[in-house]
Amino acid sequence: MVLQLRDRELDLGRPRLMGILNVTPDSFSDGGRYDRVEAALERARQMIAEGADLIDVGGESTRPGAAPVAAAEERQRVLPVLEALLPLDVPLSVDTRKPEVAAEALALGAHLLNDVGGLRDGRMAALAARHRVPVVIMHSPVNDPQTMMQHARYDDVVVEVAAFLHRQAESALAAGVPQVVLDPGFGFGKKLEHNLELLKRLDEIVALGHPVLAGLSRKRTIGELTGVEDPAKRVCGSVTAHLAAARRGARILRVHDVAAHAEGLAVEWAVKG
Ligand code: HH2
Repeated sequence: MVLQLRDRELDLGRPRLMGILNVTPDSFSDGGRYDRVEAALERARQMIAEGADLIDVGGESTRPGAAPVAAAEERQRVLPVLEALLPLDVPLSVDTRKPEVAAEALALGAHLLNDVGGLRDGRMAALAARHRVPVVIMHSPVNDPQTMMQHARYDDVVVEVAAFLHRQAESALAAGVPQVVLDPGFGFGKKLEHNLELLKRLDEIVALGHPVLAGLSRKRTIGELTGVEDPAKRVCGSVTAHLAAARRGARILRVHDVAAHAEGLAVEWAVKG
């Protein structure tokens, strides 16, 4: 399976690492660290050296309860960083729910659209279709980080998430989006038990026939399972969870700690091969 990212191809025959670059003041684990262009560029270079196959640039925290950011503010955070990163030898993804931001990021040359709104706004699919770039469709019960945890109620979380992703993928492809990547949205309107169930049965999402992205890096679920309170110290738990996802067929892992994940994957894949 190959992901076509404009003029670049990403071979998904083995799991790939998407390095997280949050250019926000308030992200849950790294807010305020990379919100200047120079610091963001330095961080991107470091993640590439550690083995990142993609860099995901985001200008709005979507942690539970996060306050929304105006499009103008998000644009100001994200666009200069994308511009600075484009000359680097790595595909860039833009993590946004807003068509205004997506439009400008794709016009600049971003290679992938990461929509935690799950393409609920039809303008997002139209933009990806026009620019011929793939979209990450992520599940959240509502497109609102502030209230999503009030909707953490499912009869069968895996069946419901798979049905949503299948529906959104079909309509995206019908709208001309060239390829989709599916993401169960760990932590988005989901409690520990839901996240665990999704991880255990991730093969049911993989069976939908599209590449699957898993994003558990440093999240609350990892803290709940390990007792590690400081998100930046949840590295071992994050690597273990992502290896479990890779074993069930996930092909893109969205991570903060690239070096640790690259080491884990190197061993995992040597044993598998
Ligand atoms: N998680 C976060 C943000 N974007 N995108 C996808 N596709 N999947 C995810 O699981 C996902 C995502 C939240 O994590 P993070 O970016 O580390 O924090 P914050 O939202 O506080 O910036």
